[in-house]
Amino acid sequence: MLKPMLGAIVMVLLMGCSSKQDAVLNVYNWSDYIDPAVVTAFEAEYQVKVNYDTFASNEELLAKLEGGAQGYDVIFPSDYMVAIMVEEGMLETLNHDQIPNLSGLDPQFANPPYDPGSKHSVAFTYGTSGIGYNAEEITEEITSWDAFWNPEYAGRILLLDDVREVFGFAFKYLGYSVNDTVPAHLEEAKQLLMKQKEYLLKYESTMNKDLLLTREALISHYWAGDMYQIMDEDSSFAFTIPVEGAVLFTDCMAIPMNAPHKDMAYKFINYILKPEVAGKIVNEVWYAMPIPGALEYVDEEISSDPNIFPPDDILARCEFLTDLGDYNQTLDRAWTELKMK
Ligand code: SPD
Repeated sequence: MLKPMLGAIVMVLLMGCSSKQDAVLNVYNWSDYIDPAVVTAFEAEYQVKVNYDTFASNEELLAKLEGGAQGYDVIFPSDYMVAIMVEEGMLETLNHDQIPNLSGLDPQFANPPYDPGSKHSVAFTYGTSGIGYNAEEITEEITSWDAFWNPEYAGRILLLDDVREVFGFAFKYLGYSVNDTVPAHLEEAKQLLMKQKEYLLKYESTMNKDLLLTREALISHYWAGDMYQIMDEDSSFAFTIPVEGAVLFTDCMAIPMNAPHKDMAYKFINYILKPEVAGKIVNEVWYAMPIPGALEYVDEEISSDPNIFPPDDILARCEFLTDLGDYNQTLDRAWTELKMK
């Protein structure tokens, strides 16, 4: 009599432990990239604790996972980084049956070149980088990347701390592709960026908001949505996508191969794709999401802004980054040299 009772008690205890374990989700995302109320609502709906950690570049995300970080359930790599991670076998092959809201994704984002058939990733947001600046202090209209070589702004210029974004805009400025792999062009871009360092405050991807709002920085290479978050707080600022063109990105949701809470990860991805949830996120982060049904929940001032939902003429001068394969090492060397000098 005692034995079966003990067995039942042990079983109940074990079930308690495993359900406690299941009630956790570890998310690794870019900073300022979700509405915190959405996370809270997800926690309440699924009785789960979401642990939220942030990174500042795709290369940081990759290094963290390659360094053996085990616990993440949902990560947010950009397009070219999805391709790298798939190549390295780091991402779960997605079971689309567990993401029914995928049906609401814009078909243009359902079969991207970096991940045909969305087998390992789901498009989350898209947008461009560009130039954010204090338009009260800088009275001329900024239209070109050449602003970063203007001695009048010396010591108050920020460039993203991001190898592909920095060489990407330098290549664009020189009239090349953001994915250029000609060594002579890389040397040309590096020399140009060396010259730019005379005017640079720092390479920075996380403190840009503070540095701009406190007026320590005047102008920043930055992503559109993040700049609009600043503009929402302080109307002195402006943002432009330069005439030469810029980097275009799709940031994605994916599940690492070794994720400990895959079922909950699927639920989270599916939840983010709900039109009303996506609409809330867009209103908070000022980035476009490729979910047509979300538009009815998005504020008109956001959905009609060409810097956030870029029309065809702007898209035509922008370009997605692609995986450069072995050439990444050459680019990394040039980046290290640039930052060290
Ligand atoms: N605050 C989130 C910014 C994310 C911007 N996307 C990164 C694109 C990298 N090429």
